[in-house]
Amino acid sequence: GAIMAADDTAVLAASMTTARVPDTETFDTRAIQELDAAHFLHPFTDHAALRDKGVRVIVRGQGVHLWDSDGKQLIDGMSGLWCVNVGYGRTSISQAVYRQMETLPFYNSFFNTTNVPAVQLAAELVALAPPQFSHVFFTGSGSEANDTIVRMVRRYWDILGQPERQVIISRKNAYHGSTMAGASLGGMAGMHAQGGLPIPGIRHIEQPNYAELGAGLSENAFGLVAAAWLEEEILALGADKVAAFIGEPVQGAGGVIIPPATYWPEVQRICDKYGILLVADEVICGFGRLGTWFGSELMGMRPDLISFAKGVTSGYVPLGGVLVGKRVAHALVEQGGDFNHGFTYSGHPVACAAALENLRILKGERLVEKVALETGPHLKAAFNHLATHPLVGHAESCGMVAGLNLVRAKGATVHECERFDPALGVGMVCRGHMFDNGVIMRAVGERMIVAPPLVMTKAEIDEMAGKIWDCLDLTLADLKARGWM
Ligand code: PXG
Repeated sequence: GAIMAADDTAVLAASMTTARVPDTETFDTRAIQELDAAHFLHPFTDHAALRDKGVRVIVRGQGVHLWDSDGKQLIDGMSGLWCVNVGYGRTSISQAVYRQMETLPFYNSFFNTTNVPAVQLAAELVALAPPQFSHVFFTGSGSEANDTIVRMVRRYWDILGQPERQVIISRKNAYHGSTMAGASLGGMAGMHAQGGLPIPGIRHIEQPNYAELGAGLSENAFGLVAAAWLEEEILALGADKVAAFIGEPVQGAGGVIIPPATYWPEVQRICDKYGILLVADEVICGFGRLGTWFGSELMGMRPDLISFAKGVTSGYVPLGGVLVGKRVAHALVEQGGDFNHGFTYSGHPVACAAALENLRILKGERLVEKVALETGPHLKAAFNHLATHPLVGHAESCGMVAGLNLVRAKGATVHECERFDPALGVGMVCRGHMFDNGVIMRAVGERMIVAPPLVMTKAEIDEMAGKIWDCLDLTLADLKARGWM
């Protein structure tokens, strides 16, 4: 195009001739890397550093495996980005998408119109959701779903004649997306520092992170303490100012933080006591990740609203949305008149067709039950074994998410381990060894995490865990060579 520098044209031509078929033998990695560095701004990326290292080019996926442009095979411990729940290479999804594109690639759902896949998907989602849900609002992503929630809960209290109920309470270290409202709901200090966030009317309390904040308490006692921080915040603000509390059932991007069993039931009790809406951000936990269709079911939450995305289509095409409980739906539908909110792609027929086929696979292959009864327990056993590695302080899992902490020295309890200086970036060193040796794992500080596709078999979990152990050995040797241990 016009904005491309002239000297890129030859590079582009080279990449096109070799890249048309993403074949691992003939792919011109260098050309793609150059074009990438010249033109592609990546999410959450230091571009000068990326250009120096050279970006990795992923070209193909099948099952739980990926291949890069050098032909290297990787086991994907992260389901793409917490989303490819049914694994790569599902022909029935690509066929459903193709058929829908041939029939009706797009039509809007604004002006007295609808489309068949969107209606069918709304009904299907309500059938899968806990009984208090009746309606769905579709978006294109999880961030848009959470933006929708901010507008919807404030609209709800307007309709009820309590417009002063504006404040939404969230948690530090939460991740709720990258749009203005999503990043504001999120509790990432590094995000708030860029762009004048949070927006007004968002408050953050401490997270139920036992390893960080629970020293001297049992896990269950700490869960009640962490829930009480919500009540303190409500009382400090005045309950008549508080619209909603939002949280991920299990925090994902924050480092797979699994709350004590006592936490969510107590949060639910507090929300009920003050009439505050409870919102579950199920963008990661939804669609079987924890061995239940929605993480709130496992955690003893009875949310009024659920945001979802990712696993609803297994990431094959973008789709998100908000499941709306009867309490809010009644106000919106029966009393509210127009809700002045919506996206061009709300109820996109192609995305909805992909979701319908994805849900059919999840049900047909009983993947949610498998996570609960077979693969989730197997992953837990594998991480319990990894916890015996000298570099690992403790490890936890829940369904198909798991995390372990890298420590300088083990301790008798999670609170007595000797930790690394966060400035060293030990997690990133470990992540590098993982990738170099064919396993994709996320690093959040010194916490190493996985969220594998729900189709990962026990044998593949063993393959992944074996590689993780070997890479922990390599990391340990590397850290010693650097003089960090
Ligand atoms: N809520 C939660 C709980 C999420 O995990 C979003 C909302 C936003 O969804 P969209 O579709 O707008 O990205 C997410 C996204 C990471 C990472 O580093 C996690 C996410 C996104 C990007 C990176 O683990 N989760």
